[in-house]
Amino acid sequence: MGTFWGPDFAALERDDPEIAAVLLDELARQRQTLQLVASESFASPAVLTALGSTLANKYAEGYPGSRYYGGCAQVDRAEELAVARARELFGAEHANVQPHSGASANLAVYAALAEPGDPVLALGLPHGGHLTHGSRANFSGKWFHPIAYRVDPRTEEIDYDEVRDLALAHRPKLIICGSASYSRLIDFARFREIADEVGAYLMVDAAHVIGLVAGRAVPSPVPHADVVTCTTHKALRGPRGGMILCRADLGRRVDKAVFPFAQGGPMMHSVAAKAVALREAGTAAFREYAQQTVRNARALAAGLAAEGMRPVTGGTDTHLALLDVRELGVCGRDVEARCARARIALNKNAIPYDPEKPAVASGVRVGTPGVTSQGMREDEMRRIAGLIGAAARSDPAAAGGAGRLDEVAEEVSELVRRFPIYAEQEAMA
Ligand code: DSN
Repeated sequence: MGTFWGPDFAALERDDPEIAAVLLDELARQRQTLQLVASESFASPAVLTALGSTLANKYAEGYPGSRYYGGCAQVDRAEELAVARARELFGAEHANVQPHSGASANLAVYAALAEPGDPVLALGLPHGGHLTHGSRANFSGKWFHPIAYRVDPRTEEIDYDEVRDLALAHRPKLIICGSASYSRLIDFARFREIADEVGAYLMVDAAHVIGLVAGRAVPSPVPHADVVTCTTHKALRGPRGGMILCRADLGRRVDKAVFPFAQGGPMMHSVAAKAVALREAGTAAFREYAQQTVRNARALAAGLAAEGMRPVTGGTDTHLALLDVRELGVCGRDVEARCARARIALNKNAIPYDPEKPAVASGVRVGTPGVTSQGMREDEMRRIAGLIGAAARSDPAAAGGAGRLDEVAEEVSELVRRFPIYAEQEAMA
């Protein structure tokens, strides 16, 4: 028996130098950029190893012990470990680790709990909802009857009274909460009360916060929701993919909705990598990372406020902050472009009641899972806020603007060099 487990970079360089170059260039980009996209972080070498393994070769339609292919004994073990670890980490009665993505997980939950045409109540897209929460461009808005709740225009926090009023008026089959740009804790118990009052299922889309839940940095939705969907990348630092946690009595419906309704063969290399990430997420080191991620987001939001970028809702309880940049006389699109020139990766984002189109946007979103994984802390967040502020104020078309962006890029390079990613593996190679 050899110990070859999969990746062989020398073979890739020899057989496909173009793709080998892409891999190297992307590693260089990740190393040389300040990574502030709130939905990204850095998976461990152990996760990447499982992801690049020979498990990618295996078909395994079905579930452990009941597959439509032979030779599944090893991948069964991987899936059983992933399910057991997910259930233990989150205290969930049932877990399905096969969804290829968060969107696939959400599709499966609609299929499990609702019929086409049923009313579904969720946060509107312009207020921080997801495409799969009822956008007309998505299956959720085309095949179901979406009803959108909003945030309060004054506090910019979820208007729970409006949620209840809409629930009473429309009697939705499914109520959804969870957001990609909402920086405050969601009152899951309040959503539970509203769902119970109207006889609706409650689905929490915890894609953004599930890593913080694993690390005990924010309260868990699991005790309150009928179903929790999530991704396994983002702050959880696993492979790109999805997962569903639910009550035991819904388990069979959810499993059948994932396979055979929504998906065919599961990606067993990804399932194994999810198992690795779920084990890592149960460690004290992960809890410290999750809690520092929130402390860093608070420091970054406060620093950006001092730079003239107003945190929506006034701050953050999570890993992300949404900033209204209008006071600087720029739009979100320009801030994203200027930051990109200065080697800072973040994204433009609509703010609630945004007068601009989404492609322009009045805000930007920042998140701290990536920089926290690199070991940065509050001091670095204050420095990063200054760099973002300087980049945002530097118009490359104005005199001196391009030069100033180059200076910021130089400062970014100096900062990220002190916090290298995958440095240990580099040293061993
Ligand atoms: N695309 C994800 C994000 O960036 O938040 C949500 O699906």
